[in-house]
This record gives sequence, structure tokens and C-alpha cells, in this order.
Amino acid sequence: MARQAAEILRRNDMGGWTRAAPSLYPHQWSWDTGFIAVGLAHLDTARAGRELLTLFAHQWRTGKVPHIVFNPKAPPESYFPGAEHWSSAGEFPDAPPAPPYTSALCQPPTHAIGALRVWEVARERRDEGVARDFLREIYPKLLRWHRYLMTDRDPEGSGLVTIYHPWESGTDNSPRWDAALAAVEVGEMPPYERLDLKHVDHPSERPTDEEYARYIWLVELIKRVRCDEREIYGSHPFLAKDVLFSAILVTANDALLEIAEAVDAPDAERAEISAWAKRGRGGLESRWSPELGLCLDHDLRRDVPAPARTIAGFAPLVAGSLAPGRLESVIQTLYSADFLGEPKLYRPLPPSTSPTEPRFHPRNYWRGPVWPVLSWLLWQSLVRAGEAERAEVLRRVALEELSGVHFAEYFEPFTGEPLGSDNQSWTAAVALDWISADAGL
Ligand code: 2M8
Repeated sequence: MARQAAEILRRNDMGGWTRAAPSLYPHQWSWDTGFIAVGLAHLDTARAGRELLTLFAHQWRTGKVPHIVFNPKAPPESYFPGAEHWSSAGEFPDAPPAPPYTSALCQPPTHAIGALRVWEVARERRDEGVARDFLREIYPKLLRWHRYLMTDRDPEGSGLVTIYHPWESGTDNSPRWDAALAAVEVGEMPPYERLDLKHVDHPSERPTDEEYARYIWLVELIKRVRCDEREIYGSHPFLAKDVLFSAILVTANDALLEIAEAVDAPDAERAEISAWAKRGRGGLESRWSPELGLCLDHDLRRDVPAPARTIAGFAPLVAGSLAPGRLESVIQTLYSADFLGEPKLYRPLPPSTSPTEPRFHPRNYWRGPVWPVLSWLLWQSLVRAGEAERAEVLRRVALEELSGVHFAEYFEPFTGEPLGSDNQSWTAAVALDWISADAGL
């Protein structure tokens, strides 16, 4: 399986960066890159470092890392909304020089997690030289990125990141966003053609046309204000505090702190990073719902919680170093009939949305299927929480799911059927990391 996974990453390698998938996603995606670096680290630490540096070469002046860097050589009509639609450098004063163009959105910050894995693998191999140079180069960029998220994306100082679009969450059509998205009224915009449906077996695996219209309308509104964050905060119809994004930022801040130590960063910077992590944990704690046993997102525009039983609710576990009793309560929900204890599951792997959630759908994208990258995130979180046995079971079962050598984007939770795109880079990458864990790496 390791050979096959490495082969997928090799085939998706575009020379210094990796496309998210061969046909559905021919560009470089931000949070995919963090996971891909984790996998590449086991093949070639220098190449893994380069994956991150290539993405960060397109960091915005504000420190934002764009959610997509568009591949100028992607076949025409392969992805919508593509570079022509965003034309970011022309539209946005803070965008970097183009081409390549980028989107104006961002995604969860998995990058410091990837960078730290590169460093850990290099150290285990006693091959620290190149990796230390890489850490020195990436560290200030990561710091600017995290600072952007902790300031522009959290002017309230709540410890929770605000997103402007469901795409920023990475869990695009999760029921988490249903109510906030439904409140968005779509206005006049040029007609467009969805290209994503051409790449999957059935439209039921992807978001609906109504959801898509709202996605494109939100893009339109961001373009109209030239991505001015203050204007977005004032007028944008979709603003939400995202607990999973915020939890990934907490764990990424922990990783950044380790990197800061490795590169001998000034004390003031280390103190700043520690304070961010602490603030993030506090923010997550304030969103804990004892009723659902999960952490809940918050619709900031309408100032109401966004209750939904989804995998994002395990945010405190992802953040780690929990308040007393919280680990037990999160684990109780994870192993309850709402998630891993559901007897109809083909394998005990976490569905993206709980089957007990009325808006659950077993085949539709983020509304139910099992996503290997999120299983990896929970596995990693269990390891960090000292739950070694539970983590090991999850790892073995997750690898079993991939053993048909379908590195699919997502899987039907009741049948194990691979869905979405095949040969998805981040799936192959997490498989490599899981396999390496077997070898004690
Ligand atoms: C999916 O998202 C893109 C938009 O960003 C799409 O549907 O076109 C999501 O699963 C997202 O989390 C992921 O980063 C991206 C590429 O794998 O695909």
C-alpha cells in the first residue's frame, strides 16, 4: 500500500507542488498541502518542505495563505470557479503578483503541523541539515499566517476564527452551515456552468445547485469589496466562528511553538504563540454544548449557535490540553451511538456527519461520508491525548478501508464504497503516515 500511495503522490506531483486530485482538483489547495507534506515527509523531507514553501510563495500581504493557487497549465474548463473567475491580483490590492492567480479565501492552517512532521522525520533519520534550513525559511511565514488568523479573522479576540464562506471551513456543504447559508439571498450574477459534476459518478455525491449558487454569490460579494476584510466584517451575509478551523489553529500553534524552539526564535514570539494557543482553547471551551456533547460553531452574522452533530464538534479533542473532564466527555460522544458506536457503520470510522443528524446523507460529500484526512486528524489527536489504544484501533481500521487501494476522497459509511474523486493526494498522504507509524517512525 505504501508503494501505491507514493505512486499517487508521484503522479499528482506537478513539480514542487501537488495537485489535490488528478481531474476534479487540478490546482494546489491550502489545507490539502499541510496533509500532503505529512505524507511526503516519509518519502523525501526536502520535497515535503518544498511543497509548503511553494504554497507560501503565494502568501498575501496580509499574511493570508490562499485556499487555492491556480495551476496556469490546468486544462481549460477543468475547475470552476477558476483563475479567470477570481483574477485575484487584478481585483485585490493585498494579493501577491500573478500569475499564478489565487482565490481570496483561506482554509484551516494544517501547515505548521506538516512542517513539524518534516522536522520530526528528518531528526529520526539524523538528517537535520536541510530540514533545519527549511524550518528557518518557513517559520516567519507561518508566524505571519497565524497572526493574520488571530487578528484579522478574530477582531473580537475570542480565540475563534471567523470564516466568510463554507469553502473556508474545508467541510463545504456540512450541515454545520445550512442555516447560515440558507439566510444568504442570492442576487444578480453572470450565469456559470458547474464543472465539478463532470468528475464524479453521480450528482448526489456533490453539493446541490442551490448550495452552489450561494457559494458563487458569496465569492461575488467578496470580489465586489476587493476582499477588504473590514468591509466583509461589516456587510458580508455569511460570517461564522468555525470551531474545527479554530481547533486546527490551536494544534498548529502548538506545532509552531516547537518550530520556534528549533529555530531559536525570540522569546517574545514564543510568548505570542503560546498566548494564541491559550486563547484558542478558551474560545473552544466557550462553545461547548453539554447537551450535544460537542463543540458548536456560531453564526456570527445572526449571533446564534449553529447546532449540528458533525465531526467538527470534536474540536476540543483536536485542540488538545483540555479542561478537566472534557477529554472524557468528548470521547464519550465519539464512541456513542451518534458516531463510532452506530451499529450500521461498515467500519468504526468517524462519519463526517452523525447518522443521527436529520440532515445526514451517506453519499453526499461532507454530509455523512468518512473522510480519511479527518480520521487522521482524530487519530493524531487521540495519540496526543495519550489515548494510545483507541488511536491504534482507529489507525488499523482506517488503513483497512484503504486496503482496496482506493485512495478515494471519501467513503460511504455503511458500505465502505469509495466516493468522490479517486487518487486523492491527501488520502494517499495520510495513508503513508499511518503506515510509517507501524514502523515506529
Ligand atoms: C473540496 O473543496 C473544493 C472547494 O475548495 C471544491 O469542492 O471544489 C473540499 O473537500 C476541500 O476541503 C478540499 O480542500 C478541496 C480539495 O481537496 O476539495
